[in-house]
Amino acid sequence: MGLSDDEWHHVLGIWAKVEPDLSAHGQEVIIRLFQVHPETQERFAKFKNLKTIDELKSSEEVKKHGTTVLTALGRILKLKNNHEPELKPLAESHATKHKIPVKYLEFICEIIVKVIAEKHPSDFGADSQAAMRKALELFRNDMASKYKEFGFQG
Ligand code: 6CQ
Repeated sequence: MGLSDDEWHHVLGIWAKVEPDLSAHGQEVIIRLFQVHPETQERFAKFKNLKTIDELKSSEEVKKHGTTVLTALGRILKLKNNHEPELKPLAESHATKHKIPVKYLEFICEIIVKVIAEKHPSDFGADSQAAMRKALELFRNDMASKYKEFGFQG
């Protein structure tokens, strides 16, 4: 189910506030993901050895990956309901190469909402949060169906 114009307006409005500092938002998302769901850290060969929060915080690689993940997500969000061309290669790599369960996508989406809410308390009200959750649910559902096309049950 797609989002209304109004819902997309909310999603892209808050994204415009996130975008000037993707690396800090992404770094926070990654660190939080690893803290709350340590099993996700095992999926990153590069990060497995970073044991403490301080190590994670001072890693340039974590910042770089933070930018990578949120840049890709931003591109997808900006395509609104027509994200298929951008989503397909991402689904393929995460299904066949990285083998990332849909559950982990749920984890990261939830954390993305929380991190944005903490960093932008006055710009991310209930309507915007609901719209962002809906956009991320659309993203996950479409990732999950593409996963199946690539033979990964997720
Ligand atoms: C991803 C996720 C995070 C940070 C960076 C990427 C938090 O070092 C490497 O080569 C990494 C290979 C890789 C792995 C192990 C990778 C590449 N991802 C993972 C694992 Fe993804 N990713 C996720 C997204 C959901 C919002 C988006 C947009 C995205 C983008 N990825 C994971 C993972 C494990 C728990 C999750 C939940 C996840 C989600 N990821 C990678 C990308 C992009 C653009 C890339 C590089 C290109 C590619 O497709 O391999």
